[in-house]
Amino acid sequence: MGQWPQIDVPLHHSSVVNTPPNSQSFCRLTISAALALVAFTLGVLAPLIVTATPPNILLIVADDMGYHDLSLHGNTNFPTPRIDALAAGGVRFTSGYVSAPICSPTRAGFMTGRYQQRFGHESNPPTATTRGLSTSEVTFATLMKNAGYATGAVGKWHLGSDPEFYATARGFDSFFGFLGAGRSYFPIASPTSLEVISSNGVTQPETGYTTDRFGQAATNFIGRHASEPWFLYLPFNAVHSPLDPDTARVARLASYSYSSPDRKSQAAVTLALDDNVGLVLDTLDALNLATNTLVFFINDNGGDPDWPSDNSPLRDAKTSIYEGGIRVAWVMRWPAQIPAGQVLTNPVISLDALPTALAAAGVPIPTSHPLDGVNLLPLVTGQTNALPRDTLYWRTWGRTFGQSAVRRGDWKLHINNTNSFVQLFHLNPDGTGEYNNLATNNPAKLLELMGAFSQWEVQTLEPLWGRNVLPMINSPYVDSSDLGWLVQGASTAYSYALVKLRERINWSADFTLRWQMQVDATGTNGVIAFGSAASEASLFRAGLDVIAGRLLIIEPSGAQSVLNGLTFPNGVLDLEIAYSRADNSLTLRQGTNSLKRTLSTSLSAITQIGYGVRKARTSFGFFEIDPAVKLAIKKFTAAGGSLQFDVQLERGAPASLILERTAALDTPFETVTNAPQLFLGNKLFRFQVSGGAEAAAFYRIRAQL
Ligand SMILES: [Ca+2]
Repeated sequence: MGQWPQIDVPLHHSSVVNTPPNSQSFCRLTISAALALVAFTLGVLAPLIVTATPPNILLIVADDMGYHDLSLHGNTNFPTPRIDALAAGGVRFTSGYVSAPICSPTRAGFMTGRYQQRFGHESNPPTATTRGLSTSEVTFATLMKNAGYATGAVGKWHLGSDPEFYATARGFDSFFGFLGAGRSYFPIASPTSLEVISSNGVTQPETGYTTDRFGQAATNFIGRHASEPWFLYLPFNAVHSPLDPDTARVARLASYSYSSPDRKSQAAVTLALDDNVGLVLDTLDALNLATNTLVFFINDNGGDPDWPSDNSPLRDAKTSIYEGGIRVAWVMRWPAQIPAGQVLTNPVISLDALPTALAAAGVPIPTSHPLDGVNLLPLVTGQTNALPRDTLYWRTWGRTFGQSAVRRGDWKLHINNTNSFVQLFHLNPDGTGEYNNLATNNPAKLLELMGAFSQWEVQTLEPLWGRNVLPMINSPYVDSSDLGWLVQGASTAYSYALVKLRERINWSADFTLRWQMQVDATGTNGVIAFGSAASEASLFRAGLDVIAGRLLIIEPSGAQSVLNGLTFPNGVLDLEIAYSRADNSLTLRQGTNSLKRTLSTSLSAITQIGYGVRKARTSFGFFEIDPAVKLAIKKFTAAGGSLQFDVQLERGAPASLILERTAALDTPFETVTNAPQLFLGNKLFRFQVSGGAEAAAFYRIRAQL
């Protein structure tokens, strides 16, 4: 244990300690009406798995499929007979997860078998800068290639678009597909560099329907390599936006009924996916390869909440780490080894595909990059009923603004750092149960899972790039290390983040909200932004920026309106923001001072409110206890004869926090309390001391490791 730093907090100290950006007091939004602001475990290579001929490995990935949007999960209007048959021939997991609720991080997990937070790949790579799957990571393809497999990738890459990130630079012998997050399923007149379909770097003509093209390209790959072991990674972009059904498949759904035309279109997009899964499986049959091919079918994240998708009965959707964002269709088939017709409830995760494939192929687990996934073969072949792992972890958007979750057994901890709350759920077998917060009545389980999470999180990096925020600002990414992550900003003095609302709101009527925020001596602090996540391009609808005593309304076009003459009594901006749907205007008021601007984009159906702070803001201090642990005092107040200390553990294992007191700095400290009276959220603890002679005392807080 390191030497204790001197952390003396005299009682009379009453100056404001700046609170961090995730404190509600820092940027308080009060919206009228009911809006709440929102082991490495080496898969033991089972002897019976060793086969004379190494199996082929086929990893099929779907995109943004709603949990309920396939007949495999009981939807009678979304027929997926080929996927259903695949599952019937092997095993379906009812608690199958992915390691992220959005596209690219999930793919990074697939490709490495490791929690992508280990290498900072926690958001989709920005398009304006060079970002992609860390070249220091060893990929699934490289491991298979080194074992003598032919390796191919077909479909949506989304792991970086610069040459060093191209699939053929990451262990694949061949790649046919596009590099970005999504594209039209139909030919594009002038595809961008992220949309264009290339084959080993050579641009391909725009023709046909992409899902069919990828199915055919997969078939071609398998045909070319039928006489040798191969690994094919087949990430379809179906059923991701846009909503591009082809007419023939829409016609095949004539006998089904849908709640909306868009739902029918989405069913048709899904049917195309199912058809092409079937095409690939038929190819395996035709080439007599099916028996010795290990097939995975895994969807990459939950259905988009702004899309005609259905994640029922799960809570929430894509981008969330409630079950609706991360519990997905998850299937394995290997007729030579895995008994058919199994439905297993063991929690599994996308990270398991890599170690399972390595075990099947008899390839050693790499020691340089320990895997987080485990070999599933002993489970699915009936050698064991349990996996050598009992806990799964999720985090999205980093430590400061992030949401995190832990599942152990049927318990699930959910942490929201933005709003400083935690929830503890007991999941039902069908994944429901996430509306019944049991944290208050189960403190021991709460602390157990928080402890597990902290031990996991210390192994992770902060995201190397931010979430796709404020895309209208075209500027270099900046290091906003005081926020703990990299976000896009207008200059090195800015940092922004959009924070998704806990529950979607549909502002079908006018709204008024009050914005209170501390500003610095120049009347400067940060932004508030309104967004909608229908697509990245529409994410940002309007923003308000406070700078040098002025308030700017900024629109995606770059148009600005300025409200001058703001006042900041006691260093706090207190502003009313009113939106009128009638004329699509924002009105800002402070006293008699007001500004009205008619917006070019509607603020209805807003799903996100974000805020940010200036990098140059005065920061509250961290103090080092030990290299593995940092603490920060978030707030220190004294009122009415009582004291309150809010203490945040920034990283490291949970510590026993001890509040100590002394009457004079040259005399020993005595313990006041070693049990925080109130636990507020992820690593945020509150000490409250009432009465007594505190006025004459100095205080410090120690962490007992
Ligand atoms: Ca996706």
